Amino acid sequence: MKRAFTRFSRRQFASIVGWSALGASMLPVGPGLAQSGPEIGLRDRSARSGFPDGFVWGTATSSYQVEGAVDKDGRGPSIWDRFAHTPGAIADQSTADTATDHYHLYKEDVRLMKSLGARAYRFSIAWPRVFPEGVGSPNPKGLDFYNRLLDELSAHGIAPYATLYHWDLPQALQDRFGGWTSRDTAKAFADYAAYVAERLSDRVKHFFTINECARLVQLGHGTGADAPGLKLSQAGLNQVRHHVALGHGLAVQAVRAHGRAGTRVGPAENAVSCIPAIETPANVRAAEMATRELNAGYLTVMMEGKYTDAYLTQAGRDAPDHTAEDLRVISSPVDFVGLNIYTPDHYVVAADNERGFALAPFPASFPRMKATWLRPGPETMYWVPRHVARLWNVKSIYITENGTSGSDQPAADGTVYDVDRIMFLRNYLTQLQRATAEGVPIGGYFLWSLMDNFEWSDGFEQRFGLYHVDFETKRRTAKLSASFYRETIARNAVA
Ligand code: GBH
Repeated sequence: MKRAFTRFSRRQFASIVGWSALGASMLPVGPGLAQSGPEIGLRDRSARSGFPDGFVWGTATSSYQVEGAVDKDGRGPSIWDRFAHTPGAIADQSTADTATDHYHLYKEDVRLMKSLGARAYRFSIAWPRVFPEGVGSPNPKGLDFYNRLLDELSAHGIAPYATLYHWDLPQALQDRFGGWTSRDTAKAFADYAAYVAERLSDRVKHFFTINECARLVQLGHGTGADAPGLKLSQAGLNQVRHHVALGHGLAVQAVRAHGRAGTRVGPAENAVSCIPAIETPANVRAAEMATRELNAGYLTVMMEGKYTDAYLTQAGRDAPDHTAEDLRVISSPVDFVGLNIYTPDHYVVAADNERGFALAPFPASFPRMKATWLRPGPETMYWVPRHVARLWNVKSIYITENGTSGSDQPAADGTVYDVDRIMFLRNYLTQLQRATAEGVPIGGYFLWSLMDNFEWSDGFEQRFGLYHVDFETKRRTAKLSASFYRETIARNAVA
């Protein structure tokens, strides 16, 4: 269905983008410039770059990365507290003990969201605030922080989207059960999810289960670069992956059983992204097959309720122990799929081999953003949601994260002119717009991140925020990209 759009006059357009106050002489065609050519571009902007009515624009953060206040009001320690305090674990030796102090400054942060015109906020709930020991007695003071936050959001007309697990596992569960190496942790996660859904679903209508299963599995338990810093065997890693998927499924069921009617739940995955190197029907099909195979232990098993043949064959004797009932739980129907989208993992070409696809190696010259893992490939924003919608007939998708870090040095006038971030966002959002215009069912977009925060093992060295944070004084300052995002939200079109 083609979406109706409004054509703006030059004056209307100027008023929308905020130039009207500057007077006509400040319009793009300045005095002394001949204006004999045809109107180009600006009048048609909303037609080319508009999003569906009601598209949800938001920003995202996670508890450990922003809250600080790690021992306030009865919060228990998490595996990330332990890990960050381990010498050598974090690039700049920092911890998130105080982070951005969002725990105390949340009212100011809600005002920052409001000033962007954002209508939604994706945050995560710290399990060790709610259950300091992971299981057992809840800590009402811990949940109260989220009650205060929800009230503040509601007072400003901002809809909450809550992630139940963004990697801050209660340390007690690591000590007691071995964390995700044990299915007991998956069960404990479900009990925690039930408790939270019961108490918050009067206001929270959208829950995400686990943020990026792959990273907590691979980096947390494979390379040891993330908490809990384990380096397991392949068999051990496959078992952790299974328990994490099981935790997702059990949490979906818990939210359904304990949330109010109409509470919606789904994952927030950083799917391995597969881009057709050249857009031909054969390559598109190959990229879809690659997406299915390369996410076999994550989205594919969640959506299909089985491990693919290739996954099991490749794992061989290291395949995870599991039951048919586990697979049924893991594939509990979800209401939407959340996708964190950053970088193209693979450019794919069709191939005459058993798998039907080949992965192109990255040339050394492929560009990178400040974080060296972040290769800019805006088209990943189009292809990943499209593959997910087509492979599994998914009817509702949210982009749960997208953004980039930058060097973000304030200029002499104090402004952070982060035009690299603006370039990145403009191009990714243009691809997002293509997706929505072609009918990929994407309901909203959460920019990572509202503000600079603790970037895991990179400490404070990678800044992803629209707002610059001085980590000494905790002062927030809008970067130029905040204006870009405000403009985009106001026009519901790529600015
Ligand atoms: C997300 O991960 C996280 O959800 C969020 O908390 C984080 O702050 C944000 O993105 C920015 O990074 O170091 O070479 O092993 C993004 C996807 C996948 C990016 C794993 C880093 C590790 C690359 N991440 N990847 S490497």
